[in-house]
Amino acid sequence: MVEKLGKDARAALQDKLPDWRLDGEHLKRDFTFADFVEAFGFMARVALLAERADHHPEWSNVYNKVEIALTTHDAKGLSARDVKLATEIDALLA
Ligand code: H2B
Repeated sequence: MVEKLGKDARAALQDKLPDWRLDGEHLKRDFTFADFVEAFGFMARVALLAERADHHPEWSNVYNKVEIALTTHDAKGLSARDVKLATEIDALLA
């Protein structure tokens, strides 16, 4: 079992991850790319991060758009693992 994110850590998310939004127990961000190849290339890079972390996104892709929703099934909610993966995903695009 993994610890759920505490109240203070949740409150800090807006500052720490301004491009992400909190939706219940999910941390969400929408991405738009030039085309499908760009979107899928991004997904491939996220997949490698996810495998390395053993922490996997809920996501969808429609042509050039990717929606990512992070949550921790082992915590039945948000955990530090989601914050870490979101931070790493942001770094891919920096
Ligand atoms: N990903 C996510 N998002 N939440 C988890 O709790 C989780 C995971 N658990 N990836 C991992 C895999 C677990 O199932 C394996 C057995 O380590």
